[in-house]
Amino acid sequence: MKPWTRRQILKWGLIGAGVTSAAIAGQTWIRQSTSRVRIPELPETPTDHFNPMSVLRDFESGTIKQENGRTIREFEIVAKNSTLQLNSAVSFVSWNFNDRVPGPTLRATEGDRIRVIFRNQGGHSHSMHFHGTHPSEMDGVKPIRHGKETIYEFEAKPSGVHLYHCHIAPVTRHISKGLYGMFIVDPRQKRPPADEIILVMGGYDINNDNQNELYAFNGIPDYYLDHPIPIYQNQLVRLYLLNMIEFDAAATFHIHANLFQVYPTGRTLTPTLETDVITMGTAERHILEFSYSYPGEYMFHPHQDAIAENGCMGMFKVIPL
Ligand SMILES: [Cu+2]
Repeated sequence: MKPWTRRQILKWGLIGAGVTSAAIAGQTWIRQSTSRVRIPELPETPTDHFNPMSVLRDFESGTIKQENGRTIREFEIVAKNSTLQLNSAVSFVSWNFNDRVPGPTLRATEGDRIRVIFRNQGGHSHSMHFHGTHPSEMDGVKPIRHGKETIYEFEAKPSGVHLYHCHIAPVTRHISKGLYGMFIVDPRQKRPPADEIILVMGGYDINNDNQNELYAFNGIPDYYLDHPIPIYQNQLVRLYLLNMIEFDAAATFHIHANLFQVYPTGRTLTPTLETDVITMGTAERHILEFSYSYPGEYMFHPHQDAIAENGCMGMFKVIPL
């Protein structure tokens, strides 16, 4: 197995956390004075934007600019239509941001200025509505017509796990077609090093009956059931979890053979709850932290089994040290 390149590590924002790295065959060690983060090398994946394995640890920090003593993070987002092969039988025309479902995970530090250059090439009017705090003119509820562009600019606050989505009616349709993504605002006081991963839960209404026929973590039903997520034994995993399932009032999330610490909406630096199942309405999100003591394969899924059995199912593969 080849060691990771510096570019890959940079892409995942790990060096940005003020750490240095050394690649060892088959794994990457992130060294810090007090701890190490071990992240298994992922199997080679095709350069397919919809590959959930490449979505898993992909954080977009934008192009950094300095203007008037402030850090600006500039992002370019394009609304598009593309076909997702949800399983061997179902092709689905998604509406999406930057050719992927979920859209890119945008990441900034609290107080940074965010500039999003949004171009609509999606054929319908769309917008980008961010959660977090911002002025009304940046709220992203005005339609941007096909072929037009706009700029959303605001301060990234407060710290936490947030999201963005299209806010054009019917919003249920625009979201369930794929127009959503995660927006992480890191606190100024860094969280401890961890293997950081993203899971966004989504639903697909294939036949336009305002019910979901399929569900997925990170875009493709059952992907992590067929391709378990490798993590290391006794390694702290920090999971950024977002529920974007429309039409169902709520979804739960459960991991097997373990419990997790909950940081609600990612707003705290200390957990407020330890459990193994948590309930989230649409757009609710949390940071969950856990580590596995024993090697092996463990399921994760909503505990509403109808959702799990229709695609929202995955596995962690815990690799022994
Ligand atoms: Cu839209």
